[in-house]
Amino acid sequence: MKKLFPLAAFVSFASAAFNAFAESAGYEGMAKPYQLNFQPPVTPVMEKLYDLHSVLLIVITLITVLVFIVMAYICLRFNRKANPVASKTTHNTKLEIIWTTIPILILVAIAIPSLRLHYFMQRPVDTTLTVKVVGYQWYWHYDYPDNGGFGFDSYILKGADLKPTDHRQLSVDNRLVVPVDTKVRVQITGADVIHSWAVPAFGVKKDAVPGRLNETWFEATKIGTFYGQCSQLCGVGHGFMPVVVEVVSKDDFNAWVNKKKQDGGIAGEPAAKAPPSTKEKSDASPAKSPKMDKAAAKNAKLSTSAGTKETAKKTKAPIEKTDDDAADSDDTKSEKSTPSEKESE
Ligand SMILES: [Cu+2]
Repeated sequence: MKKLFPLAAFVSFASAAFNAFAESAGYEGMAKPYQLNFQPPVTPVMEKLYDLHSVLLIVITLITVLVFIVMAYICLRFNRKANPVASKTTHNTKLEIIWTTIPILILVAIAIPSLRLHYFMQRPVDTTLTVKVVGYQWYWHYDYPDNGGFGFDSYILKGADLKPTDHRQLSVDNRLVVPVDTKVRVQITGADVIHSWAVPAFGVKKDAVPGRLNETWFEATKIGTFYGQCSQLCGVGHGFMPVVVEVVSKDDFNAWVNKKKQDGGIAGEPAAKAPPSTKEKSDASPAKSPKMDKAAAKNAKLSTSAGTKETAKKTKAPIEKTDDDAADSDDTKSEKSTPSEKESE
């Protein structure tokens, strides 16, 4: 749809030119100098937002031009000099009906695709990975409940910590890492005040409200690093809690998850909690919980035993596992509840 509009086409071309620069050092989803319009979309949601925006830009331009032309015509044709004897006409029913109805029709026409898109971006269905985002004054915390529940804080990089490839006010020490072409459910909450987790290239901006769990989703279609910022005024450090999402290949993601689990002492996570590669219904979580208890027991057993070979085997490919694998690993474990169960919650 955006191809219809020359300005949008020009902007796409301009941003493509900027991106060509960025490609050399890995794709970076961020605002570029002299950029017009949005960042290039990398999720289905942002693509749809971009298209809707492009159509609305045409609509609003036509309306503005029409109003301008009518106003100019009135000023020239009916000023005191050109039209000394003014008409005494006051009401015109037909005209009033027309100028009331047409705007209503335009608004309704806009509302239909707008609400449809809103519904699309609002509901995380068939997601294969869940991450939890918690906003703090003034940093983000990320959890991976599907993968043993490890988590970490993400702080802005300042001054001497910045490397030449980093971006001042945007780079962080620990990035949220997600696999490419995977539907990710993002659960967002706040720990102190209201923050807002936003990544413009993903079309994601969701408030992190204390006492409330908000949900959104994204499916990044491009490998790269994507930047965003806290978008709800949250205090003096509001400008210093950027969001950085690193989209990597699925293999890289699995390797990263395994490393994180080993670092966190939760190696040997069974497959029960791994998001299956097949499509999963959004209401599957209650049914999962008995498995998760078992998984925690198994997990504790493994981490106390010194069987490194077995540990290595069990940590393999967390996002590619299916329910069959889960069933296999279930029958060897004890039912005993352990302290690590608490950790996984
Ligand atoms: Cu904030």
